[in-house]
Amino acid sequence: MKSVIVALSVLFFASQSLALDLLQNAPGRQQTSLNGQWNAIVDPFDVGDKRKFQNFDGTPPADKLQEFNFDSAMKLSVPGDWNTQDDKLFWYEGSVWYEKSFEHQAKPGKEYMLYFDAVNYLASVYLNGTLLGKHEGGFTPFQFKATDALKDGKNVLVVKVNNRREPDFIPTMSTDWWNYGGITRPVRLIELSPTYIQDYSFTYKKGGTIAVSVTVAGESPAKQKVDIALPQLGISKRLTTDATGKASLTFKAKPELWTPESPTLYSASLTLGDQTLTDKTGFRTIEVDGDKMLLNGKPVFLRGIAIHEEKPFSDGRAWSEEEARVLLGWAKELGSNYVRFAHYPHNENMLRVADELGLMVWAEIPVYWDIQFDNPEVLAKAKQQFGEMLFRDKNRAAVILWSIANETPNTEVRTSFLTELANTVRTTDPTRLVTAAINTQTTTDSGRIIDEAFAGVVDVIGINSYCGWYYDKPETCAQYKWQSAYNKPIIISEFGAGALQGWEGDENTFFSEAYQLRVFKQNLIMLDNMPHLAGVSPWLLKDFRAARRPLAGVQDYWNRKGLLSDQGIKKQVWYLMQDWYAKKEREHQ
Ligand code: GCB
Repeated sequence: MKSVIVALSVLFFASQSLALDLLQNAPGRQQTSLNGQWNAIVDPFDVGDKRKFQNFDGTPPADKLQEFNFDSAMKLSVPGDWNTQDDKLFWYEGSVWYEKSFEHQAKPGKEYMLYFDAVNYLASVYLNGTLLGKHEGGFTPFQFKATDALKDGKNVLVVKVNNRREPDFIPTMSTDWWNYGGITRPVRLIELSPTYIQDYSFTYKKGGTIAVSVTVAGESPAKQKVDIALPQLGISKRLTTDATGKASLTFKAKPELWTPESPTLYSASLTLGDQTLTDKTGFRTIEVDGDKMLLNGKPVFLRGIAIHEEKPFSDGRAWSEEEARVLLGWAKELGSNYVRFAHYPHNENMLRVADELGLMVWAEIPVYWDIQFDNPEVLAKAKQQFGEMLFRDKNRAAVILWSIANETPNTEVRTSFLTELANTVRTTDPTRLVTAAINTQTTTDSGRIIDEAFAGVVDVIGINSYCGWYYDKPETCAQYKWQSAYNKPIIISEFGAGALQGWEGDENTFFSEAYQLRVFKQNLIMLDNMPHLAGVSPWLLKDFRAARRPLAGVQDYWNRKGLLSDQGIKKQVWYLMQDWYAKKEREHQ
């Protein structure tokens, strides 16, 4: 019986790869939060897989030894990474068993879905002893139907989380960010009617049309009537679903378009019977014309900043709305109209706050450095992670760029992997642009030529360039001549230099603020002269944890390339970028 359950859950997982049955707008649904203190057992040798837990299903263990006892175990906050909650777990990579009991009374006729905003990296979910399913991928949502396994009264939820790095994972063995493990984002028990609105999208098309589509799922999805309202536009329409539960509608409308200067969002509601879902969405177009990016038909220059999803004033994974407001508030203060969410899908609050504040978003999956490009299963995982990100964020006007890779090796197998991925992305979402951060160019005596094949595949070319830090003297950067074999917009998706905030040292001292300033000054001269330049996102807003950065007394396992220190203190280079963005804003008015 057990093997049947496992096989079924694997099947279920496989069918999840297109993420078609996820719930749209999880935060906006009727739900019970399962956030809070969870019991946790650290299990580096994966012994738990072979054990019966004392209170795994609410009954005492057959095994008198009771070595796995959640009641006496440590506590961890959910959402949250485990690394920053207990010093002993700072470096930990492996399995942790999480457990939470909760009370539940089923309402007659309701269905229940367990929804995880993200767990890094593998998750196995057991409810009252039943394996509901497994998920792979650390930064995207997943859900399992819980109705049949739920009981009235006390319920026991156990989640096995494992963040051990493996060669065929995305990301793979080496990353320049911390491998925070745990249930890093909220957990929700969502209540649904037997027939419910599963998905919807609002898309604005050039020339003034809005396309709405809705998917109804559950007991009887066919011939359902869904009422759509956009009150600020005076729109109120009734749609009837087809045999597969889908309905769509296109109508003329003249919304005020979403721009960074005026990020207008419209309230939308969708009603099916006694259930109403509400959301806010913006309308805009994004396209490329030669080497220009056009937002709502007008050229736009992207004044950006790259951001890791870390807490604003310390280390640790960020997940809350308050944290998103601080991080993105800083981006606004810097003069940005764009943010690069590196190097994985950030939490939903980041996207929703970006929508509200008027920050265009580069959203990314962790196809980072040298993953197994020759492995078809890895390609399937990349598509799955992309699909889950796109599904969640498709109604966010802020997202204009889907990034499918960062600094990948220039090989044929890599290019065919990423070409297929780019095609999948375009077919799934023709309303946004495909990009990637590329770092392989032909070097000449006077500079660089962007000529590699993959740059021909993307719509917007991202270039990571570390002139003055990893190579060349800073002054050389100002003399750099860039050329491109492609008449496409270029975003300098990264440039930068490390500095320990407050470090005494002159402009020849590596890791001093003065040296960082010197690198930026010279790079900004380079950027002022760069052909096809459509935007920049320096590396990066804030110092972040990185196991690859050991230098004692300077790095101490922090990547120091932030414009802000690990505690959010401004370095000198902040003010230089702020001035440059003010200048760019004037130039592009
Ligand atoms: C890069 C990577 C980024 C690193 C950065 C660095 O090119 O994309 O993840 O953190 O360089 O600091 O070296």
